[in-house]
Amino acid sequence: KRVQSILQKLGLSDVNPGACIGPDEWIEDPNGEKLISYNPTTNEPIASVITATAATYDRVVEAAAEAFLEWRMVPAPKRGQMIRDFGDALREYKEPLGELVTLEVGKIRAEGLGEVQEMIDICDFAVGLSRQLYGLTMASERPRHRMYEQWHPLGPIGIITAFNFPVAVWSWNSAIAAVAGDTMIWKPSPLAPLTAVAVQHIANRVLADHGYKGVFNLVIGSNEEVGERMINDHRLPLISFTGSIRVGRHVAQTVAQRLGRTILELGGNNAVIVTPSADMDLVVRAVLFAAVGTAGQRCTTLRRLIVHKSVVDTLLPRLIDAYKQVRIGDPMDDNTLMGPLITPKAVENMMAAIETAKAIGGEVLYGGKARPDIGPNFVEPTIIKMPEQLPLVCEETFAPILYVMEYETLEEAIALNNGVPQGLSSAIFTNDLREAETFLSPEGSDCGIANVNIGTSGAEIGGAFGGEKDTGGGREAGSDAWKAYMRRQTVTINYSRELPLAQGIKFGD
Ligand code: UN1
Repeated sequence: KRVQSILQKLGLSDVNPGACIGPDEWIEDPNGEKLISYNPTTNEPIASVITATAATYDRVVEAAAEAFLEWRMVPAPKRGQMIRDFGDALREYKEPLGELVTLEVGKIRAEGLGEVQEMIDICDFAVGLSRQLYGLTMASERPRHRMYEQWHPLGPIGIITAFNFPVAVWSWNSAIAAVAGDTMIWKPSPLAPLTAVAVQHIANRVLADHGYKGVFNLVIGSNEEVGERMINDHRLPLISFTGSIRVGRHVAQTVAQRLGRTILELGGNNAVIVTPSADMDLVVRAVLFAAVGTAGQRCTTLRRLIVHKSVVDTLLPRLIDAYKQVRIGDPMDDNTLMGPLITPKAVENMMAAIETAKAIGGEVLYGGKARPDIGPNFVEPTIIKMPEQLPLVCEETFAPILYVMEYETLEEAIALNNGVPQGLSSAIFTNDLREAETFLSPEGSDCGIANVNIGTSGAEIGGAFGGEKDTGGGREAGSDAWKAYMRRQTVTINYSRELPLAQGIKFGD
């Protein structure tokens, strides 16, 4: 019944068309298949959408390309006003949309609401940005010449998102891309189609109020039918992809082949270094949120705890005690701290990793089991002590497994932090200035995010978000990440009556 009331508040029905040329041109593909959205808490169906086939995909891209011709000429601050109203609409729908996130992907209600707040925050950022798409002015070497750069809209772009942040990651891309003057085609995860349809409805209303169309567009379909088409599509100069390293590599190669651009947000394998001077109260709380929050299904989730030998015996009992307090259950229940994993397959993967860990010398200090007694996809948050950073620890298992390792020197700890293929987020807990600064220096963490006395997850939108190495190198959200959604044009103007050449070249005179 709660499901019905949430869907109703968001204007969703039992079966929804899965493609939309905003606002309000929903396309029910006659050859589309029914994609059922399941509640991971129970594995029961919530509702379904009709997926798009190639023909619908093409229609949507054409509409987005056509809309771009107009949208690019709307002054950026005006585009920002549309995003301001979108942020307000999200404020209005924060509760039902946050709850739909909880229903569809199983993160606890507080985190579902937090995800919508992240959307609101990026809208606020984008509104300010709409008046700050600054280019530089350069001093020309030639007399009576002026040189500057300007940033122009890029085109219709593709946004491919994952299940774990089904709406926030889209908004990081779309709010910025919209003020940048791009139109966009969103392919959400097939595991989270409903939240996408809901967000599209909200965006449609705002677009209609402003008299625009085709800025935000949606195509729900399989990776083969829609995803492959998008990454091969010359009409899309930029593909922003969030997902696994394996798929990200394919996306990167395919888009590079046609000399398109990508923004890649791939896997993380994030570590916290706990030094002897660390404030252990902070460590315990930070580790709990970063390792157990979202049931370990954030790309920023803490997966490796690198602890100084001298404090292992102080920290671990406290940490285990904290893990014991974690209430696992219905993510809608405000007392719950950890909901389900996304699918039975995710549970299988976690159990397989735990078995491998045990076989190679890992010692399970807490958890380690599935909890079918609570629900089909529930597991225990798990702590495993590892003798060293073995290959298993270098992989990202998208589940709440925390591997603990010991270190003796800071150098060794930093080497462990950097000793994995991924490079998203990292943190050190210390009250020693030298240690903190070393960690942040060029010989310190090699990650896109480096924190001091803060866990690895839960970044604010104001900074650029993304990571190095196998994480893909992309940056989204704040700072100057907007530049990836625009094209830079360098302009030189001659207001003299001469034609001096650069580099002092004399040619024919
Ligand atoms: C993700 O897991 O894909 O920093 C994004 C964080 C969130 C975003 C996570 N703000 O944990």
